[in-house]
Amino acid sequence: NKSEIYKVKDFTDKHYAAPNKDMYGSLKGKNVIIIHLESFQQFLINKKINGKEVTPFLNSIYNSNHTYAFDNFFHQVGQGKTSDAENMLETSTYGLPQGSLFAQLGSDNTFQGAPAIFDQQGYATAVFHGNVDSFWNRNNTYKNLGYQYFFAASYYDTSGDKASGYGLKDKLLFKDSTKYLQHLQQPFYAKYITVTNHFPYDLDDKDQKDDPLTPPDTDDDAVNNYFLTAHYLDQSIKEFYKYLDKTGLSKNSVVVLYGDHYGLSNSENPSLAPLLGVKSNDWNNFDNAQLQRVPFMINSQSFTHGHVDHTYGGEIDVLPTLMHLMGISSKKYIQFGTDLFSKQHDQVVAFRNKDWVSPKYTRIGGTIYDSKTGKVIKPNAKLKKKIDAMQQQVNTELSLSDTLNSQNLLRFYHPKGFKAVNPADYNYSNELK
Ligand code: GP9
Ligand code: MN
Repeated sequence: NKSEIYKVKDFTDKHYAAPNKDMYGSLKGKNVIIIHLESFQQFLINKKINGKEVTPFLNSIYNSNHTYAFDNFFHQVGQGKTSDAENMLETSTYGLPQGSLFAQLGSDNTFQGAPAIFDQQGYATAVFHGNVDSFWNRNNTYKNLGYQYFFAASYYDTSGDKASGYGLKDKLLFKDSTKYLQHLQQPFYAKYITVTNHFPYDLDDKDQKDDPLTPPDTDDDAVNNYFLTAHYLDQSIKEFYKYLDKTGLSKNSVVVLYGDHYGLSNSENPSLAPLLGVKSNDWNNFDNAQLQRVPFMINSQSFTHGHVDHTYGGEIDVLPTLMHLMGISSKKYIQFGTDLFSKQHDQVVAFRNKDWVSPKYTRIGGTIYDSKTGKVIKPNAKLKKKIDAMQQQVNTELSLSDTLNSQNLLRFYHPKGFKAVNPADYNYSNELK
């Protein structure tokens, strides 16, 4: 019921982290380009296989002083996978405990998320994606999020070998979408959702010819091929950056790159382990949790002091972080994440199943680990109290997010000056009208 919204708002108000003054507004007015790196895990960064970097271009971004990169950043998705990552990034609320929020609630719910917030700052907003528009119910959800444009599969030639399992290959997505991107009014907020680095990591021979990588030879083909499609994804980003440089867009844009979730599952991790220099015989839940790190990088030529930041955080934290960089206050909105640059940032990262990681302690399946050493901790009474309080906070946060979304409570909440989205304003069809 309606009064629940105040409980939620009370929690997020108390949890709110004030912006870092040195960072606030540092990217004001810039175009925002979000690049969703499908199934891309942090361990790929700076990784060499058979003497060769897997993702040399992304490494150059990661290591650049134009980039703030986070190496303790975790995905937090549930069964909604890509769509859960999108939901967290766009709204700073969690996906659902079961299923996909986009699929279950995206057609009807009220959102107060990034597309509408940027739109109301005078931005054009668009998504570029090589799969059919109905996948994960995006065609409906994006209207409720307030996206002005959605350039899905029907906007591109996906015939023959131009597509693989989940749609247009990444190099073609970046290339063939420029004709739409160049017509967007600036400033814009544009999201690219890549697909080629997706299980089962199939890649045609001809797409491996460019600067070929010799894959590892573990007993698991998915593990081996994962490096090849990641290598291809890296090249596609490099080509897109060439375009951004050539057109001058790189000068007045910020590019945000993130991995949406794991590519290799817990059952595949023991095959992966030797490649990471870790022993696989006593592989456990803590080791699996370590591999839920995904890249999060904010890259802009206006940054000159960028570096690798070790703050713990996750997908839920992206929206307040980005808004503050753009000089947009997040205070009046209901958001569960906190600005990664804020001194008050909450470093406890909740997974969708209520497990969590933090700089000192990690709790997986009821077992408490030392986050630095991975050793199991048997807490004394004082520590137990502390861990219980952390667990309570995680439970509350997830359950309030679920209440908010499952009861569609944002329809009762009216942030001052925010204009409610009208989904009927949008039509993503490319048929001549
Ligand atoms: C498909 C793509 C994949 O359009 O975004 O989604 P996933 O299977 O990773 O959730
Ligand atoms: Mn995905």
